[in-house]
Formats: sequence, C-alpha cells, structure tokens
Amino acid sequence: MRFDILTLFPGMFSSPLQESILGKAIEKGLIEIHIMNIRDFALDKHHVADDAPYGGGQGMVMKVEPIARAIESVKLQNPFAKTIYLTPQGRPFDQDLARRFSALPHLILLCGRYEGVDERVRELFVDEEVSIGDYVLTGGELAAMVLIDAISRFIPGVLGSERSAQEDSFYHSLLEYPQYTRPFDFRGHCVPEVLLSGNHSMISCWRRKEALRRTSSRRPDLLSRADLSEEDKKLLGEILHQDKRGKAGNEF
Ligand code: 4GN
Repeated sequence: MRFDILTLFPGMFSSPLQESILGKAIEKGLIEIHIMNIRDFALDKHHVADDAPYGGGQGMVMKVEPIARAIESVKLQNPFAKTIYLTPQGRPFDQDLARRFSALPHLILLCGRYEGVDERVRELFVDEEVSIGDYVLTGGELAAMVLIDAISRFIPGVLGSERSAQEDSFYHSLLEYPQYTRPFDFRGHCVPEVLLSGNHSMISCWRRKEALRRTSSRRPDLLSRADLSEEDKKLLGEILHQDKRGKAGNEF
C-alpha cells in the first residue's frame, strides 16, 4: 500500500515512520511512504503556500494552487488515489475505518496547518475528511501518522506472520486482558496463580473474564456492540456480583 503525505513540515515524518514495525514494513516493501512538501508546488519565488483569509480575521489559510498541484502530481501517477484531509471536523477514525482504508492501494494524506485549507481544496480534491478524536492539534501531521500506523497493522506481513490485527481483541469490541511477565512477585504484587497453572482452558476463561471486566468498567459503550456468548453473559453476571462486593466498579 502506498501513502503520499502532503505537508508543510516534512521533517516531522522522518523518524517516527522509520522506527520499529513501520520501518520494517517499509524495508520489506509492504508499505511505501512518500513525503511531499507543499511549498515545493508553489510557483512564486518565495514558495508561499499560505495567505490571509478573505473577509479578514486572524491567522493564515493554506492556498489552493500549491495543494492542487501537489495532489495532481500524485494523481498523474495513479488517478485512483483517494485524498483524505485530517481535520477535527472529519468522520471519527476507528478500527473499522482503519481496516477499510487498508484495502485501498493508495491514499493521499493532506495535512493542514494554521486556520486550515481554502474551502475549494475540500470541494475539488478531498474525498474524505477524517478526525482522530475530539481535540485540536497544531497540524494534521500527527493525525496522518496515526492513520498510517493503524492502517498498516492490517496489511498482511506488517505485524509478522504469527499475529494479525484481526486477532486484536478491539476487533471483537473488547478491551485487552491484563498481561504479566517475570518476576512472579514484584514488591508483594504477585501474578495471578491461574496463569502458572498450565491449564489452558482455565487461562482462556480467566482472560475472557478479565477482558469483560475491564470493558464493562472502563468502556461499557463497547459492550453493547460486542457479540457476547451465553458464557460471556454468565461471566459478566459474576463480575457484576464480585465488583459490587469488592471495590472495583468504574475505574475511571
Ligand atoms: C486533525 C487536524 C486535530 C485533528 C488538526 C483531528 C490541524 N487537529 N482531531 N489540526 O484529527 C486547522 C487546520 C486544524 C487543520 C487542522
């Protein structure tokens, strides 16, 4: 899969994408990332990519021509590439949207700065506006990196042969169960005995129950769209009973 990033700050992308899993995915040729500086597509002597807003007001607006030329240069190579604009006004990004985008061969990620892009960029060049959450960033760059990371995890081979994003418990609308590694006893806080039992069906049952406990206490909204078995409902009943007596309840 190919990503073309249009930004005024290309330097922001160099190290995060070269590290660890994404770096290896690029080396293996599973993903291809092209960073383009929007200023390089401005034709004037000083490569100006922003200007004052019509009607007045504070801040600067990103000009339409350099962005148009940058997008058109990518589309010349692949007319089917889809353009996404990262903005708090966009459609909320989630695991499901990440999976759907991962089926596309080529995305153009447009990163805004200042007061955003000239409205005609949206009208003429943007296929979809996406938001990574209800907060405002100084630019779309970090949001673009979030998309690339979450989407790339769905591409076969990126996570390694033994693991896939489809196996993530989030995919099944539950939060992950707690994990432990050595030592067994850290300052009196011990690993749950069941995990040392070697009894794999008991371990699976414990993990499922803890995933349900965590989800019901932290993100009850997720439980309503999880497909719960009769066994899950029994476990949830036990959890509600236990946590009513204990101090658990809503951890937030
Ligand atoms: C995206 C972009 C937040 C998001 C952004 C988000 C840059 N902030 N929640 N900042 O996905 C004005 C110009 C704000 C573009 C935008």
